[in-house]
Amino acid sequence: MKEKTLVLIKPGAVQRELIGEIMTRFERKGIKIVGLKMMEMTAHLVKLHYAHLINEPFFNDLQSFMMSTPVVAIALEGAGIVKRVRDLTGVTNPREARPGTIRGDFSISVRNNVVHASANLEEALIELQRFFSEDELFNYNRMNVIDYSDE
Ligand code: IDP
Ligand code: MG
Repeated sequence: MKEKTLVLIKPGAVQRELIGEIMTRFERKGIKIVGLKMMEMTAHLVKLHYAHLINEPFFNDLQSFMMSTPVVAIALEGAGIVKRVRDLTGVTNPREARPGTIRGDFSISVRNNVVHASANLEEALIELQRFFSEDELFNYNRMNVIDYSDE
């Protein structure tokens, strides 16, 4: 099975109408999208997803923020995809994220850092199962040339 990872477009980016802009980053790079949906995160789902932050003073705010609009969940596939997507995303604090990364280009607030991306292989496996059922993940081949047969 090929390596996969999870990206969430967070509520702040949905509010700011950045869904297309963010998806384009991955598509233009040539990364294969194998799952895609809009969904609402429940309190339970946020607690599972951010279990490592549950005792932080900012957790309640983070939880209500993640539930404030639907999020867009994206499953991405390819060799070394977990690290590649994390690199495209940039570090957690957008003020330190490099220009050219999604967080570096579109955000200034740590809580509202526009996207989530799985941090490592183990996290990616767990998170994909949490956000996608098996029949929501797709197997297909991409053509690597534009089809000009109708021209
Ligand atoms: P990551 O999203 O880069 O993997 P984590 O440490 O797993 O970073 O934190 C998860 C999310 O929690 C961050 O993306 C951010 O939205 C939020 N968060 C992390 N640290 C803070 C903080 O100090 N204040 C507010 N929100 C935070
Ligand atoms: Mg994390």
